[in-house]
Amino acid sequence: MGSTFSLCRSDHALTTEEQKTRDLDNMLQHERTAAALDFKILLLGAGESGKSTVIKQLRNIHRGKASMTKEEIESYTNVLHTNTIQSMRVLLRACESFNIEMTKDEQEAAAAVDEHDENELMTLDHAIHIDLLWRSQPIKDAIAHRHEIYFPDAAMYYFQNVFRFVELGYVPSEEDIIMARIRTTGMFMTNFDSPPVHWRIVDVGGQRSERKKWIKFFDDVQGILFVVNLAGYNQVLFEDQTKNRMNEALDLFEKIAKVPCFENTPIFLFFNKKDLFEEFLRGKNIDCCFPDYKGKPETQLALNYIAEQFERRMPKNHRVANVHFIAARYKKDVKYSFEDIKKYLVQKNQHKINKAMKSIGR
Ligand SMILES: Nc1nc2c(ncn2[C@@H]2O[C@H](COP(=O)(O)OP(=O)(O)O)[C@@H](O)[C@H]2O)c(=O)[nH]1
Ligand SMILES: [Mg+2]
Repeated sequence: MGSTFSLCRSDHALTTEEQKTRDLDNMLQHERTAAALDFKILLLGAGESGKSTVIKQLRNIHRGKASMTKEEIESYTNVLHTNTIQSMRVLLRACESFNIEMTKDEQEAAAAVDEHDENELMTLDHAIHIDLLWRSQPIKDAIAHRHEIYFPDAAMYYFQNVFRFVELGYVPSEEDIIMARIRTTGMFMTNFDSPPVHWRIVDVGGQRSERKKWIKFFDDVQGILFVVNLAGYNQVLFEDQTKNRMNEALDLFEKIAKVPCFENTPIFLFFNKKDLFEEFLRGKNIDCCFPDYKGKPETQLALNYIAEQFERRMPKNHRVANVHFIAARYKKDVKYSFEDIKKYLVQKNQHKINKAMKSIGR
């Protein structure tokens, strides 16, 4: 009996030691496997190119209704109200700069918009003023100068929907949330699983002041997704209203593509805001930004030309992995183009993925 007991004790002690080692081995193996199956994509691009919109869509696609809490959704009411007021104020300032005159009624509506405290929600009265203004001739004249001033791309959406925003019990819809604009500062990481890979998408602020922080996120990157605002060929920067947005995007793209640690990193390009681009192209050809362009103002011709200008900024021996022309405001555009990126990266890393899967016996 005694011997059995002692045998059991020593056996048990040995097993514990072994188990500890085995647990540690398993844990390390697990970590190595997890790291091998963890893909980080860095989202880069100038301010307002649509990086955060792409992220919002990816969250919707991969997490569905669970992508936001009720509180998060409700917090967008305030954002949309502020976006609406600020967009109208931009146009009111433009009326002053371009000496556009207003009637007495329009002046009163403008004063009410100017006096609104941004910490408060808009009322029905504010909505009536905004609606009166954006249908008025002076504001139409100011909008005609949109390519010379900083003007938010979703402004028309805010004006069109202003009455809905102030309805009693209003809850922002998925589309409202997509069109809402919050300027990103710092870094936001979004994770989702698409087995066997765990994807981590890093979103950063795009304005010039924010770009100094980017280098901190350059390690261990499987891919770079660079977002370009196509409508930028006909727009100036928020932070420097003398600089064309498309030229800024080209310069920034070249700098990123030439960072030595990205020498072998796949670079994907999303040319975004195709909807606005098509609208602008009806009024102005891209030769205003690319004097060497001799083609017609035809969408596909112009898009191919722009894509080529970006491709040319790549360093020797490194080509853009793939290019998509999208409107990130539409979920399906982001879904299909991101599927392509996933497919590309899974194929490129297939060997590493297989090895990791084998090590966990799958
Ligand atoms: N018209 C239009 N607006 C868009 C599109 N994608 C994004 N936006 C709007 O552009 C603004 C800036 O987008 P955001 O994602 O914040 O840009 P970021 O600074 O690069 O993160 C937001 O108000 C978006 O709703 C698009 O495809 N079409
Ligand atoms: Mg952003």
